[in-house]
Amino acid sequence: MPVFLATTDPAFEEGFVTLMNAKREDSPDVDATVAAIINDVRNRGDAAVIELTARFDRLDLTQDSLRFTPEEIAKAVAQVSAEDRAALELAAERIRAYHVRQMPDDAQWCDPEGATLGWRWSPVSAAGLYVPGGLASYPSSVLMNAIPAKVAGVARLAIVVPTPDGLVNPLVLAAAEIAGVDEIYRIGGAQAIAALAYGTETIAPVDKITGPGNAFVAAAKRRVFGKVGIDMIAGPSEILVIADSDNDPDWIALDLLSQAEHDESAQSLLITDDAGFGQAVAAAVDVRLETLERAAIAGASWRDFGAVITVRDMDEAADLSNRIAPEHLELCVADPEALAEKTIHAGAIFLGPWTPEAIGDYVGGPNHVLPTARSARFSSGLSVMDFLKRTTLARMTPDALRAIGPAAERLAQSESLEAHGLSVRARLDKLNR
Ligand code: HSO
Ligand code: ZN
Repeated sequence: MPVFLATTDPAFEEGFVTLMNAKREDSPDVDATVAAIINDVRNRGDAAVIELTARFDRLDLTQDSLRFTPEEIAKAVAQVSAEDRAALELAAERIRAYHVRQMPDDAQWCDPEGATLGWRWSPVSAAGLYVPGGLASYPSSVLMNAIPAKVAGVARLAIVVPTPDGLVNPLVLAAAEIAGVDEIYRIGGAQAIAALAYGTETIAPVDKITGPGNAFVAAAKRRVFGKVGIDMIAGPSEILVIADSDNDPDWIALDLLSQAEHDESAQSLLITDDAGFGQAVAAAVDVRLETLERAAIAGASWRDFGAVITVRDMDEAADLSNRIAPEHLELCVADPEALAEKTIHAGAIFLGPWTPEAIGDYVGGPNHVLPTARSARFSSGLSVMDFLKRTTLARMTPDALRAIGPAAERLAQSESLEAHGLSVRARLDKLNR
């Protein structure tokens, strides 16, 4: 049973805090193992990657077969049905069109002292994208990670995807091809992250690594951070639906289940201003769980972490939503725009009854790599910005240096950094001569 809470209940606050603090992820301590793997790859390069792949993925590789050849990719892609391919292409087009609009502008201006100032954006030179193998090998995630990189102008984009027993999802390769990925390697785990970060004989190092993965991948990303940039460490999926009684309970039930089916640790929450409607949604969830293919996963998530919260009004709903800071927020209410203005901490907002969250997972256009575990309070979903960096620019004229240089000299003296001060003074002296 999910928990049922009502803000009118004196015990509400206690119940809500318990819900928020529920420990959803038991992250096994794999850090020591991961550290050893990274060291091994740094020291022995391809040989280590090949050995570890044989051990973990039961796959014998050589230096020549680490990377998919164009023929192998073409052969796998040929297995993809025309319908699947068309859907991937539509998704890719819409994701591209959305992310093109994120490209930030450079800036340059001249201030009253005569200093020319500004900044310039430029892409990282090479990015690596981790794609999980097995159950969570999502072609849509390939598009969501690779397209922003391409739009940002990243020149070299490499994918690593484990292929246990040699098996790969052809749709993953098709998505990579559609997105314009340059290199695909059949490796995974911490060894793949290490190879991308430090490079081996056959894999050139990258500057930024993105993409989801298991506990080993997450620990490896944390460890290589600094040597390379990383996107974020994503936790289990979450959805909060705020719905009034003017909705079909079955639609809302399916929206809740759509994220619950990702993971037993996923969290699906409903906030409504009508207790009876909340009960109807919970009943509809139970009916759907009788036939859902992933009922075991979705049912466990709903049972252990799901909740139905009844509020007095939508202002209360907005306040709770901001405390939850959900990854996905669906607003199925009469005036979703007005409510969206108040719900400021959320990774992605879906407005109105015709926008199921799944649209955002695939074809809406916005990115589906989003902040989880309340990190939407301070961070954002993946974007072209993750593949760009900003360089600041400054040019002084003699007049500008005359105007602002003495203050720099003064501050340098206060910090006892003599050469700093003298580098300014030498120029000022020349101007005063
Ligand atoms: N909802 C997931 C992304 C995804 N959904 C991929 C389907 N495929 C992110 O929270
Ligand atoms: Zn999803």
